[in-house]
Amino acid sequence: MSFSKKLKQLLTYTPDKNNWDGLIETYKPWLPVSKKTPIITLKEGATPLIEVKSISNRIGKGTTVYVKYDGLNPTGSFKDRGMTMAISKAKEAGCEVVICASTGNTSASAAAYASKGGMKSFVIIPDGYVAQGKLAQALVYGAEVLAIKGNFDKALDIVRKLSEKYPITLVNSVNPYRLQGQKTAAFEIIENLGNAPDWLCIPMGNAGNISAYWMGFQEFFHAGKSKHLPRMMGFQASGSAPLVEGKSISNPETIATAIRIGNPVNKEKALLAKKESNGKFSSVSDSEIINAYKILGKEEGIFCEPASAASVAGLLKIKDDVPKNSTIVCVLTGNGLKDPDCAIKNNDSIFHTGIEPEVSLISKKMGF
Ligand code: AN7
Repeated sequence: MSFSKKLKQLLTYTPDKNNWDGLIETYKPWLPVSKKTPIITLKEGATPLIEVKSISNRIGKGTTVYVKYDGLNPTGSFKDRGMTMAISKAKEAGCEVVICASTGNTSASAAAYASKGGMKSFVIIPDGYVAQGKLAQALVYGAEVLAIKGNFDKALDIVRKLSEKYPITLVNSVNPYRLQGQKTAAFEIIENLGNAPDWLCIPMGNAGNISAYWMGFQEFFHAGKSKHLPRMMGFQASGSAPLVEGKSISNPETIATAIRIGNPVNKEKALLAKKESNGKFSSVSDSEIINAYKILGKEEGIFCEPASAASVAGLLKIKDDVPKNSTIVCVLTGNGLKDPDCAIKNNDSIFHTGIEPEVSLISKKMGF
């Protein structure tokens, strides 16, 4: 290329990110939308796929591990992918009020997209078990928040009954449009890698996201956009692992409050994804989750929430099963800023407090 041509190219260059219109516009032919659908978007999607050598190196065998950093969506979690669809379709149907049960992220996302679409939102959450950042979001985005003395499973029970009885649209992942939107993350991964990964590692709560990814991988595979399908590797926290233990858990407990769910509504779909993909479900302890959370922060500069770190913790746990030269994607579903309490309690950094503001004193503390 001549120098003047190169110069002209540089001067006329506009970064692509400015042209991103959100995932419905981008993947319209793959989604159940029509010209009549009002698109309610906060420009979600197009999140980065980042290579994480600290994890690849711990596995060895020529493995390349990436994280799909979906915590960089507009409200800080993958829920935005599903919510742009669910809220757009609710708007198309003339709905004015939406409701969800939530461990936090769904409520933040539902509240934001409902506001953008000019709708009212109610969110029902387990009192005392939603991370501060998520609660703050739901309130700032204008939801009416009802904190119940019960867990997520109870809250979901209640919102299902309310949405049957009153003119309110339910936007939990039992709403099929949610999974339609969420499947686009699989599309993006295939577009970034030029193929599907060998394994997809993903945390499971209500098991909607693993079902959505599987749908997305299958659709792009059948359209000839990838050469193979990935194995779906799902992970739950050991105190909250109904899909691993094969039975509902009445009192789920884990530090990863986002996936503190004992009776996943998408159980059948997730089990089918496991079967069809020759996948595997395993559980990880809270300390394994925190170990992965710290590695990502300290060695990769990636801050995710504890539930998200379960995907990486799970991969490290079953690393002996990884075949040579594999490409693996771990889904980081939510942003670390969602749960500042967890971050401040769980890190290995040095934090000096109450220091007199004097250079000599401070430099001594710093070890000079
Ligand atoms: C960060 O917000 O269920 O298996 O109510 O917030 O599709 O349920 C959140 C779930 C993983 C699990 N990672 O996804 C809610 C909620 C994060 C999450 C999951 C959630 P699913």
